[in-house]
Amino acid sequence: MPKEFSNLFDHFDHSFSKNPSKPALILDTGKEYNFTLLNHISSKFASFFCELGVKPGDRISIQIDKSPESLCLYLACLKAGLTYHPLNPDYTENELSFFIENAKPTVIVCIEKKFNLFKKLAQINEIDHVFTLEKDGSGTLVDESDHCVHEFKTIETSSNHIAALLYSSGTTGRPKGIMLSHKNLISNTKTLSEYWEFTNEDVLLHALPIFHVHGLFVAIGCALYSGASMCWLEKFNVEKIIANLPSCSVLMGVPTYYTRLLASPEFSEKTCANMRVFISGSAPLLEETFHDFKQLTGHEILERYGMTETNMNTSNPISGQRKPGTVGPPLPGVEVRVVDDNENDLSINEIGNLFVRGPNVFEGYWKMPEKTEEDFTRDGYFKTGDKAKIDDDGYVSIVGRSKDMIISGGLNVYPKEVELILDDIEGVYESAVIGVPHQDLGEAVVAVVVKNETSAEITAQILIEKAKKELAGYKVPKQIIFVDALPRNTMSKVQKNVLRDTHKLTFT
Ligand code: MLC
Ligand code: AMP
Repeated sequence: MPKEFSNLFDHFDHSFSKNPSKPALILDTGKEYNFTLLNHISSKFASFFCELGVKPGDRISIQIDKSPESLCLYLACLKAGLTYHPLNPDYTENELSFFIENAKPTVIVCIEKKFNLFKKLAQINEIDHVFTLEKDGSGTLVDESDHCVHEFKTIETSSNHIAALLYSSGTTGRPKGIMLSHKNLISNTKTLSEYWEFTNEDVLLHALPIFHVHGLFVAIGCALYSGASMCWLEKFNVEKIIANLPSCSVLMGVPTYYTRLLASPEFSEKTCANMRVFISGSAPLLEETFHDFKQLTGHEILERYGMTETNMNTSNPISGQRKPGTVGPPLPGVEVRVVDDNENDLSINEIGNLFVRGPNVFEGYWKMPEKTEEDFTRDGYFKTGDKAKIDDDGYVSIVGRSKDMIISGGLNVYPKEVELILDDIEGVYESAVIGVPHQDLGEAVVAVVVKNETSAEITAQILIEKAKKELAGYKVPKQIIFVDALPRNTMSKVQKNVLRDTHKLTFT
């Protein structure tokens, strides 16, 4: 057994070394990758990075498509003690410039199509190494590491050694780097694998993107930690999920996955005959979805709650009551409190601010010590920005957010970031971006815009096209609503609650 908080990779290795030829990944083409193969490819990458002089703690920024080799790249970073910095493939040049400048990686890995863009960013930021990796497993990273040996001794890491840097935006519109240590990841992976009773008999249907906590740490973590196989889909696709579910035992997804499955006439109880559990998170699962799913399949979707800064905090149980509308009790080792604005603990069922403490909670914001201090209490609780209540069985319900954030299809959009882009467009006087109910995405991004008096010619289409150039597609408003003025309170603050209420039926 590896030391409790050594390197996360040692824990994966420990499980798979019992049966290294077992398929770790099964692609929908039928191709399989056993753990030995994943280990060999990732060892070559790790050896190559060391040969280049990359040191433990250096960042590797990665914007590539999901593939078995992209998983190997993550494993290579763990092995060599490098800080894995994944980027959504949808990010635009504007967004990437910030991330590269802020993360200051030693190596960038991208797709061939973006090579020139990253080369330019590398030059600006004095980064020596840019490689490519395509989803078919080809690219300069593979070619140039080909001569390296396929064995690599995993680096010993201290418990707070940073394994990954993931960014989340904020109310100011400026993204913050979240530093996650090997200890954070190991503790949560171990807890979840045990709590959700993963075994090496499980086959996890993996359709999530791997640039976020959900697909990367929760899904991959549980599978590799327990020696389970993963049925590996490049992205979520209803037909492919239905085709593969009969040979799988676990699915993890955002609520949109479940509403889309329910909407398919091909999805039935029979499709789910081999399934052990369906897990949902990253956004609120409607009680209606829970009940409809149970009625159709007999399965109660297990909802859990987490965030990038904390990994997973609470979860409904495998055995025992799963309460719809709640995210379950705190996970073993995680402490939660609901407090008022003066940080006094509230009673059962009272709504307040949710604070979390435990080994799962991140090490701090990258290069932002003041922000880190601001977001923690003196006794080490992290202020999540979520509004919650706890019932008399200890089950937590997330009832809202104090942070101005929209969750669209499980992806977070910070209104300020979109407003800054819209306000910069000629002809726009001001804008307010809100989330409104959307059947498919949970919430959808809507911009309420006031034009300059002189710019009658500006249209919704022009604004959307301009926003698409600057922002990843999921942040671009699905609808623009022009108004004469934004509602404001006596302090001149835009009343977003009024806007949300006025426009709540936009998509119905
Ligand atoms: C894609 N688009 C979205 C979108 N995803 N728009 C709004 N919200 C989204 N989530 C846009 C694209 O820009 C594109 O726009 C169009 O929709 C079609 O793109 P697509 O890629 O074909 O979309 P689709 O495959 O339908 O993707 C939807 C989705 C996907 C819901 C399947 O977004 C997804 O897999 N979401 C999961 C996100 C996730 O893993 N979250 C975990 C975060 S971790 P156009 O204009 O170009 O047509 C976290 C912590 C925790 O929150 O607790 O887990
Ligand atoms: P992220 O910044 O992507 O890590 O998103 C984390 C946020 O997603 C949390 O702070 C919550 O607001 C939200 N979230 C995650 N899981 C759930 C859930 N099961 N129910 C409600 N909100 C959730």
